[in-house]
Parts: sequence; structure tokens; C-alpha cells
Amino acid sequence: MELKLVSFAICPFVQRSVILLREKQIDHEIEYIDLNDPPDWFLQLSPTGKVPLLLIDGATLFESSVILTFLDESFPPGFQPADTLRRARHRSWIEYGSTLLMAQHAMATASDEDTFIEKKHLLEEDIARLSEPLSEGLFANPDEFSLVDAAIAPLFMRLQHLADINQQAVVKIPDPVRHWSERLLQRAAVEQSVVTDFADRYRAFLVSNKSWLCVADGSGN
Ligand SMILES: N[C@@H](CCC(=O)N[C@@H](CS)C(=O)NCC(=O)O)C(=O)O
Repeated sequence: MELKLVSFAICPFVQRSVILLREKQIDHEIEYIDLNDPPDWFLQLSPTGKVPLLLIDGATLFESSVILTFLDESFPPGFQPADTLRRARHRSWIEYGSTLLMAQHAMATASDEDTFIEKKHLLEEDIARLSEPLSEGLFANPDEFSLVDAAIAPLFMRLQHLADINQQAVVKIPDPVRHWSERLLQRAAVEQSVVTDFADRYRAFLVSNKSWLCVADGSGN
């Protein structure tokens, strides 16, 4: 099977697939495109105009959660629970991970202080909701990597980068979530899932989107 992942370098949804490809040590190629000027071949292949796309021997898959499931089911070892209800609950939380990524994006790109504070508060509320499945042991177990880990790690990585850019972006996180984040960010597959100049690119993206966080610490000019 020849796999090509179509990526935008700072996209958290693409990063989910890269983490899983690396965890499973699956041979793959990555093609980076500029979403501000997407090539015609991409627009023809992608019904939504979004990355990630996974090209498999010429067939096209889109939507990050679908790509995760395909990779997991095609390349052992599987990282999904055997029990069907538990597996479905993992999928629910993977979808929730997308909600969290959108909430984080809204905070990161807020263009003024009031909007930033409002979006930060919403993100903190959303993140706090992870406490319940964690207390139940549904996922985030140290000895058992899961697709939820791959889906949520990009959020934790960006939280760290945002805090490095500006202390005001340090969000309140319940301790169990923080411990999960610390563990995930130390995994080789997570560390190596972004381009080497990710921090610079992410900051440049925020600056170009007139993010208040970057302007507020003087780096946006
Ligand atoms: N639901 C999609 C979301 C993917 C997504 O929003 N990708 C962004 C980049 S991070 C994108 O391609 N945006 C281009 C656009 O919206 O036109 C998934 O999970 O794959």
C-alpha cells in the first residue's frame, strides 16, 4: 500500500494522522500544500477543500477521524478497544477533540483582549469536560496508547506553544488532564509529528491572522 498524506504544515487535524503513522512506523510520504493557494489537483481530490487527505494507491480518504480509524484497522497493532461500546465512546471523544481544536483556534486567533478572554474561558470549560472520562479510565491510560491520544495531542502541543508566545494564554487545566498532556508531549511520535520549525510557523500564522496574543507581547509588529 502506498500512502501519501496531504498536509498543511501547522494543521492539528493532519498532525493526528502523522502521530499515528509514526506510532505504528508505517511508511508514508507527506506532501505539504499552501492552503492560502491550494493547487488544482488538491481541490479536485478534496470534496471539502480541507486537509488532511490520505491517498492510498490512488484512492482518497478525507476527515481526520476516518483516516485514523482506517490506519488503525489496516496496520496492527490496533489501538482501539475491542468492546464495541468502549470503541464507540472513544470515537465520540475523538469528535470532541475536534471541538476542542476549534475552541483553541478561536482563542488563539482572537483579535482583541475581550474576545480573547471570552474564548479562553470557553476553552477552559471545554477542557474541564475531559475530567469525567479520565476519572473513569476510559482513555489516557499510560500503558495503552489509543486513537484518542493521537486526536488530542495536537491540542496539548498548541497549548504549550501558545503559553510560550504569551503567558496570558496559559489555560487552567485539571490535574489529570495536565498529567495526560505531559505524558503525551514526551512521546517520540508526538514530538516528531510536526515540522522542525513548527514554533516559528505557528507564530507567523497567528501574526498573519492578527492574533491579539502576538500583538499583546509586542511580536506582532
Ligand atoms: N473535520 C476536518 C477538519 C480539517 C480542517 O479544518 N482542516 C483545515 C486546516 S487545519 C483546512 O483544511 N482548512 C481549509 C479550509 O477550511 O478551507 C477533519 O477532521 O479532517
